[in-house]
Amino acid sequence: MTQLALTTEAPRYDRAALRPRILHIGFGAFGRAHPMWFLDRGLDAAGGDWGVVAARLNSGAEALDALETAGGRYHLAAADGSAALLREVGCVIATRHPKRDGPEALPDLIAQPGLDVIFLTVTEKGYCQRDGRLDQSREDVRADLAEDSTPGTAIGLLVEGLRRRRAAQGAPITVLSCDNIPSNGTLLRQVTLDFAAARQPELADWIEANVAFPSAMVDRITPAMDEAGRALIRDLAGTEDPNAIVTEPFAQWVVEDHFAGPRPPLAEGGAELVADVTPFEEMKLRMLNGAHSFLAHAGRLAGHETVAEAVGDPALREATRRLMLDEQAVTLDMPEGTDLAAYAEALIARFDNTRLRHRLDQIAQDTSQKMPQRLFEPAALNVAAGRPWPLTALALACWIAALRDLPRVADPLGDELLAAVRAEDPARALLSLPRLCRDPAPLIGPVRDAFDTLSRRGLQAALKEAL
Ligand code: CS2
Repeated sequence: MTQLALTTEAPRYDRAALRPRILHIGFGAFGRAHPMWFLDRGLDAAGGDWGVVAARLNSGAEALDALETAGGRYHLAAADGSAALLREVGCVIATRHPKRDGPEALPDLIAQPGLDVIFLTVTEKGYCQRDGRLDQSREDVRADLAEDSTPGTAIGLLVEGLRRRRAAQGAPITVLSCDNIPSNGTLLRQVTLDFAAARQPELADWIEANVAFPSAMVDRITPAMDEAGRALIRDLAGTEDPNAIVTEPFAQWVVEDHFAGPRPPLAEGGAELVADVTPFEEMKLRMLNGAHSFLAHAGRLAGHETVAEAVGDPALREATRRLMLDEQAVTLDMPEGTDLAAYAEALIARFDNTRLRHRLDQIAQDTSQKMPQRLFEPAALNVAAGRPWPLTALALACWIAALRDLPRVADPLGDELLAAVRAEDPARALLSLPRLCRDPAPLIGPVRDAFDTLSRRGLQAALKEAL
């Protein structure tokens, strides 16, 4: 038996009263651990009939079958080295997958009266964007734009569902992005409008007038489930649960208070509703996610496998702290009273959580989608302000070096990335890739220098020099 201080929770609300009012597209590990947690606790606090239909588009049909078999219920363990909170989550009332339920099921659901909100957790690449607009050169987007196709992208599905909702003279609806991208609501709105305009300009007008796309900052470190996670659940819940998820105790959701119709009880469940989420998003994307990306690449070069191992390495720990404080926090414009030094310390403590085996190679996926907001943007702000950014340069150099070791990489631009890092001047070739860095010129020199030091003298010397 694990020696953990255990608290347990189960829904206190009436599950039988729940109706399909939220569609959650992209129901994976983060979806289970974050938005569902806030909603479930909100239902405890405020009651109501806000049931969720959990959906996936392409992969994951079997996982949804298992959830369906369990009647939508699953265990969530929020744990660290000393304590665990085990909650049985009850807000999911049905699941949908086009492969099982047919291509009409999801667009029809979006048109259904009573459905008021759509949550989206489809990761950065699911937004099919290039420079903030719909990337119509992508094959999946082109396929979805073709007449009568079954949507394979979340954006195509949204637009097809909204087209049917408009035809049914449906009520306004809110689409809430829960992905880790700056101005996620604004971006989602733009790519949705671009897609709609390419199909039917009047539909784009209707969407503009009837659909709200609030932006949000989402935060809860939730690694993919592994055997250790399943064993923890067995231990804590006393049962096997194929749908369970293990996450950290910390959870934060800052949501722009802009809904087109009724609002689910998110604030009642602990989410913060604000007029402008931008500063919170930038703080989290740069300090938490930027540090994660640094640890992922530098940590792998140092031979570590998990975030906790990497941040337990004294030189990497100090570099992570300095990166957050000296090169990320200084780029932020936060509301009065925000204590970024305390935020950085709290992040280090969260990274120390040994209960989560958060693999560095998981964070090292999809880097072409992550680096712009996490490292390029703050570097550019430091360049503009005349401030040094040696650790950001080293993080980017470690990224190059880590990519060089790989035969393949999970990333929409994978082949381009691998070809670039094998070029004679990898810093220039990588940063100059189209679709990656908006203004590479001022970044190339410092990254090239950091990469030279790293290649010639090794990681420890490069860290020493950057510190
Ligand atoms: C991580 C994030 O995989 C990654 O890129 O940085 O998933 C991170 O764990 C979450 O954003 C935490 O909220």
